Amino acid sequence: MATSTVKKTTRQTKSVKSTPTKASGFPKETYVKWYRDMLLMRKFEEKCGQLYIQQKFGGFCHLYIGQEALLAGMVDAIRPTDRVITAYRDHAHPLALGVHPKYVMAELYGKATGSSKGKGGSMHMFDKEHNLFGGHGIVGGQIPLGAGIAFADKYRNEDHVTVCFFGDGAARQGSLHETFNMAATWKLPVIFIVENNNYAMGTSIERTSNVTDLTKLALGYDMASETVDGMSPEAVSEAIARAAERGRTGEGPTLLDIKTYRYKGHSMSDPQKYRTKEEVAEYQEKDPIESVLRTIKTNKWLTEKQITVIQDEVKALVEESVQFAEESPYPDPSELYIDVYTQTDYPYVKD
Ligand SMILES: Cc1ncc(C[n+]2csc(CCOP(=O)(O)OP(=O)(O)O)c2C)c(N)n1
Ligand SMILES: [Mg+2]
Repeated sequence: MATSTVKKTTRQTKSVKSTPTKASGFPKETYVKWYRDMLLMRKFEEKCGQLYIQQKFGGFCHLYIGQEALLAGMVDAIRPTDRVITAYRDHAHPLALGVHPKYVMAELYGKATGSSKGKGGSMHMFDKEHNLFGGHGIVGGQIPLGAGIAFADKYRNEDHVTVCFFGDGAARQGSLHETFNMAATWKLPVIFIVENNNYAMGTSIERTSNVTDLTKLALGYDMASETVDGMSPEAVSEAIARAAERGRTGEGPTLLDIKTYRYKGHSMSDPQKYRTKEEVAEYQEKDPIESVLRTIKTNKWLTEKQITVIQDEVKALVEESVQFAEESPYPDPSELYIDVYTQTDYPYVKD
């Protein structure tokens, strides 16, 4: 059998069309919130990685580390009543939306107190109160679902926008095209966001398609689209705010190709032979948490002591979450048949 060699590809960072930003236009409070939010996402997930290695919980574990600016920027640009739906790399989304991290950690542990009552695990975080519609393990499965949520809101004359995240790999699913066509035809209030980390497991964008500029996927549907620097919460926030405005004013959907990077492997068992250490380091140099902290320090918005207080608070929250998850009970076996179908007397075969 022929052996194939994996071509290491160096990402063409130069091709990033930077969205015009007015970085200085964001107030001190926004930068401080971004720092705290992103630090929580990062520290929470570093802990997740450690706990997974210690076999404290099982299943899959896909970390968002490196991609945090997308969520920090999004929260600023949308309203709490707007809807969010995403893929399986979903631990940070609930945290960004304000779900207490202890419910996310308990879900990872499969405990009854978890955000999906311990029945979803790492890939299926849901939170009704914060309008988080999952956490989906089928690559691209949430793309039509996101448009469906937006359709429901439009049908009911609700003033909400749906933010639908998916990966660059998911962008190659056929259902994306049917969804884009319907969303554009019906001018649905949905923002399609490609969390473009350049890889689908070990396969780079360049190896997937002749078309590497994903904004072109919107052209066939006459849909607005933008390329965005995903290492910059400022650029992300501005682009999502523009897209939300389009959705709310009846202009319809937007596709945002947000260029980001995951510092860790695809999941916890990834030898990462498809990329170089230099490529990872190149992105780590543009780390959004570090750059936001630099802006805070340069402007003397926080003292060293105040920064330490934030770091300590985040650390304490993560520790509290682990303790909560450890001490919580597993779901009762009777829960197996609850929350599966809305029909309460569904005829399960139980013996
Ligand atoms: C329909 C389907 N096909 C294949 C898989 C296996 N799979 C899981 S993750 C993944 C890569 C997806 O990459 P991308 O959409 O870029 O998201 P990322 O992991 O980079 O966030 C694949 C192929 C799956 N879960 N679902
Ligand atoms: Mg990807």
